Amino acid sequence: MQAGQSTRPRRAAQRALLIAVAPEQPDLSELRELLATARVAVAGELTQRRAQPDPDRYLGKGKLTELKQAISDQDSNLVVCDDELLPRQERNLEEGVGVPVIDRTALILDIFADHAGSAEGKLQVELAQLEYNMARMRGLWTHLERLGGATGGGVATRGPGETQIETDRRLARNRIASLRRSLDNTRGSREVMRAERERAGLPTVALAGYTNTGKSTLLNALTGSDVGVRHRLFHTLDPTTRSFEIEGRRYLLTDTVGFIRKLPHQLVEAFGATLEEALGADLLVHVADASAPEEDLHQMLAAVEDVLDETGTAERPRLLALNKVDLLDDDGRRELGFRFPDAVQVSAETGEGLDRLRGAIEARFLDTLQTVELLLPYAEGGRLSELHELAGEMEREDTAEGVRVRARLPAATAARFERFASNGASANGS
Ligand SMILES: Nc1nc2c(ncn2[C@@H]2O[C@H](COP(=O)(O)OP(=O)(O)OP(=O)(O)O)[C@@H](O)[C@H]2O)c(=O)[nH]1
Ligand SMILES: [Mg+2]
Repeated sequence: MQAGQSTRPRRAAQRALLIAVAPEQPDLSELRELLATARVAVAGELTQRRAQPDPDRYLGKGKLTELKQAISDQDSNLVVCDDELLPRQERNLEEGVGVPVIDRTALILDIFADHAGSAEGKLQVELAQLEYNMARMRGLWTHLERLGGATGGGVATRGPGETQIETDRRLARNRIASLRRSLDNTRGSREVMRAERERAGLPTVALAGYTNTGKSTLLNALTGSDVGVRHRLFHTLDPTTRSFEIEGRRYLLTDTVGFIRKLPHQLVEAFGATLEEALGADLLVHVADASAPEEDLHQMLAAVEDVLDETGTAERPRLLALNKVDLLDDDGRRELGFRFPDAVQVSAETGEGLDRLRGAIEARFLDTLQTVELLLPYAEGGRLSELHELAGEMEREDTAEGVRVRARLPAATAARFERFASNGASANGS
């Protein structure tokens, strides 16, 4: 099993030494959060200010010696790098220090694997992990072996004249192809659900934002639901949709996976379809953590914009919600107001500002509505209550022929009620 049997000790016994290279003094607080989420203890850190990481060893030669010393001083058995390493850098580092080295990408993939709950989520994470491992063949052997029957893996499957690494690559490629097929199938059933939602004609809103900013808490606060909330990174992986009302009109709200700086591109790709669908909503509410220090907030906002760009959703109508304002004093809030005059300040925890947020969401949609005048025969009572859900407040008058209604509807929905138009036209503008 020369193809890299995993040498990583069991989690609970892991004591990590963190390393990072950057032109400015690296800040490892986020890496520490990731490790806390992965339940790995931190033994210490070693950072280096340098324009570029060393192409072969990531760290400079002198730093590498220091790292070796630190590992033995701090009694650590794992090195975790804040950047994604080139396979060559990773190998050389491992040889240089004599303990396993993992990078930020592997760590994030590991956390995703741990948090994945749904069948689709598991397939997506496995695909991302395999893509990542393909480049380094690290731990791949054990990975495929664990899958057992799924690939018919094992030494016996080695073709004549194939080296172990070739066998591994072939198995990995087969598995990747089979994962892609399974994902295509689950995608099909998701499209059916989406089509149903579209038929319902309700306006859709999606929460997007950095991980741990309170998206799920906000979904709960707005919709009275009880989806899982926790102080850990990437708690939510599967999108959840719930409905809620503003002024009697129903909306659909979707909560989805959070983002992070240097989000592994393998994950963005694997979760692409989920993200596209979730973020394809009529309106995106970008949820940010107002209590983060100015520079961090700035970086987190930029990281989210990057992922939105990557998923092709950057052009969607957008609203910025600055959450956790309960942690700020009056000065802090005022300052934030100056910096982000168009944002809504909220606290999903205390409920503060939620009415303003509802108002802002409603205002975005009201602009796009059409006024329709309809005459619904009494026999069509079902359509009337349907209309009520879509339109919220509406004027109604009972007449001999049926119920006369004046309501404001999204254009697509207005078309569905066309045959009840009482003024000869389906809509008369607003
Ligand atoms: N003080 C304060 N804490 C909040 C607020 N909203 C959420 N939190 C806390 O922030 C943490 C993360 O909340 P979640 O709702 O799980 O955040 P998320 O954005 O869904 O996180 P992921 O799913 O992991 O990306 C939890 O510990 C919440 O209790 C808020 O308005 N104020
Ligand atoms: Mg969440």
